[in-house]
Amino acid sequence: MSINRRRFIQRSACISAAGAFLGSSGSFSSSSVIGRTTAWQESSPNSRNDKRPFFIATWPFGKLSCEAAVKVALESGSMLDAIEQGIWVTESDVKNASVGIGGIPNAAGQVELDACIMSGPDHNAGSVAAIQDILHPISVARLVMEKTPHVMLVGGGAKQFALQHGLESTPLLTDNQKARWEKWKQDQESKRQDESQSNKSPKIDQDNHDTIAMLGLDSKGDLFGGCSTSGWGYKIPGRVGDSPIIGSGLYVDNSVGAAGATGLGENVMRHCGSFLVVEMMRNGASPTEACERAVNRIAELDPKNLNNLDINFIALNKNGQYGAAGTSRGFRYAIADREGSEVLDAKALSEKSIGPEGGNRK
Ligand code: SD4
Repeated sequence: MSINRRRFIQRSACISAAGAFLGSSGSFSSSSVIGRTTAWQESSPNSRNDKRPFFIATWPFGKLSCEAAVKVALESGSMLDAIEQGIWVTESDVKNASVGIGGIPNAAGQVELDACIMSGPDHNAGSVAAIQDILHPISVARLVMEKTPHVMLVGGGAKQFALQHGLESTPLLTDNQKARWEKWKQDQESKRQDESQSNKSPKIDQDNHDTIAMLGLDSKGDLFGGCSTSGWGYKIPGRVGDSPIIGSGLYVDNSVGAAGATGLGENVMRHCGSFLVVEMMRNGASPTEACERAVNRIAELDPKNLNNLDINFIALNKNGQYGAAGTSRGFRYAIADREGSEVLDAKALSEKSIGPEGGNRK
């Protein structure tokens, strides 16, 4: 059986397992999802130690991925399987326009995906960027980590590597996204007539703000993470964002904690954002404080002010304390452990709104 076929079967099992998990959960059933819109909360240290494995992911859709990850970790005992297969859930969702199949294409109408994975205990990492036609870039990132002496493969080489390892070529541009891209191209043509519009770059808004970054902590206190995205909608072909860059879109330090990013990658990768969050935790900040301090530090250094950065972080420390903060209101994240799952508000550092949750689901 090919890896892709075997993994598809595993994935279906994992997705249905996530559904079963929802129905059977204890104190946090699906109906107990908390839709707080104003308050953010600092988690207390060690609050969930006995309920591990614990997972945290960006955005409300990350809840299904976290639930699947818990299930896989409990069944397989592998946190890397859990991160990989948890992220499969979002990569497989055609309605998520910022991750995997159904993602917004680049300016040439091609879906180019970025992903990375990190394993805390051996400080190992794997990454792919601008890969086309592969349904699960997170799996390719893991293969790079485990089967090669390298950390990162890009473009055609990454695709070739995936095919050599048994993954199948899969068309990722959906009819819906193709139609939207054609409309976008027409609009670009009209704008080109108007010189004043032609240099305006697209913004991170409800069309492209839903990358998944996921962090996990097991009962031994080991940390893991993964990140997957189709990136900035209608980007220049070949553009790579923060998500597959170790230290920018994701960073795991097994002695301290882990962090992941979502938002405008250019404003994260110029500052090694996730590494910065982890360093803040090393210096004693709680996860929420670390995210907040990292955003503020970036805002101090960056000519763009806080309102124009569009960056958000999640963080998890080795004690099981977690949190999130971002430049705008509306950034939410998901958590799950063996008792259930929840969606929480991140701390917003400005009054600006990032748009509706899961706003890219068109
Ligand atoms: C990128 N950071 O490619 C990604 C996009 C993103 O939520 O996170 N959107 O810039």
